[in-house]
Amino acid sequence: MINFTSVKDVENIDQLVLEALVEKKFPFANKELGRNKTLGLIFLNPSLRTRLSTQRAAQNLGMDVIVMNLDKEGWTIETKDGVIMDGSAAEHIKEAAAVIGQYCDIIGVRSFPKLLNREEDYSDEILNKFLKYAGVPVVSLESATLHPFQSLADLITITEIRNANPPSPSGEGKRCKVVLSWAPHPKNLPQAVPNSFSEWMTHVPKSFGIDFVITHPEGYELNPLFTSLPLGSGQGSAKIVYNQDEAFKGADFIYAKNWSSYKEYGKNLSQDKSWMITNKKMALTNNAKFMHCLPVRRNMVVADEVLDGPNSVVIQQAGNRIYSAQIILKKILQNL
Ligand code: SN0
Repeated sequence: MINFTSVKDVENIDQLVLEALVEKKFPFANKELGRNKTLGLIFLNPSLRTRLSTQRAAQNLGMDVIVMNLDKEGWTIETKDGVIMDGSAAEHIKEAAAVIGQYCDIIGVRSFPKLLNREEDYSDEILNKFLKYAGVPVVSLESATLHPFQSLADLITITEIRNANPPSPSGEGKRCKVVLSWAPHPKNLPQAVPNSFSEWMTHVPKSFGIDFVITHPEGYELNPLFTSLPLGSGQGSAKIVYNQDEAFKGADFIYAKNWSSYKEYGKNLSQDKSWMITNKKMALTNNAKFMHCLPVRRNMVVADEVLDGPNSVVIQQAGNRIYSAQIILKKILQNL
């Protein structure tokens, strides 16, 4: 592996998840691999899990880590080509990315969308310019459109839970219903987490036995690029269900997340409180586990009773961010 910005950089998803679980079992087995190698983590937006779990993963592999909050600590960056830089931007991304590449062997970049202009956000300019100019491997720490480390951690978590509850001899538990549910939020949030989760869920091989459903109010349809796959490749398309109660029936995993509209780009069309995840909603499921990438707004997205309840796996999910980062960094280091 050279770069990691999407599920498309993964050759074999089943193998990757198995290998991540081996990293979790033996986290220090490759302490020599990263010796004298430096990971640079560049943030243009806030972070808790990504920042700490990726550092921890790099340390487990024996790497050194440099972290920079480029939006607050660096020069204001120009991203457009051919402009006269007579405004506030002091440095062009061409130099910034290339210079960071001189100091680091792998670079991680976090850059959220502005949610003003769909085309601009979906061109993922910052990430793509790092890929173009850094001269070293680049991993996405959540771009304007995708959050692949999160989705890999999500798949690791789902696999772990399913491994702990193997199918019964009658075949029950062989298939697994995973539901991504929109939930209300006071702010306009990116589509990166749901896009990415959907991209991974539709790309997992059929052998995973996952039935993937997305439920949201009308108007919150995600970019079909991430929810549907041509027949015959991977799992295929997500099933979109507008009735949340209907979608929850028989679910084994409920993944809650708010996102702003893709159609009416960046807009928060609804704050319909009836979409909040409560025990009453969870009672419709097959005793489903509750997932969320965090940070989560309590009693807005999900009721305390669910988040603090026995079926919440959000902390396990966050813990697995280490091994999702670790297996990817390991693969890139092996290729340096
Ligand atoms: C980000 C998002 O993409 O939705 C990061 C998730 C990993 N979440 C937020 O920005 C939450 C902000 C808030 O005020 O709740």
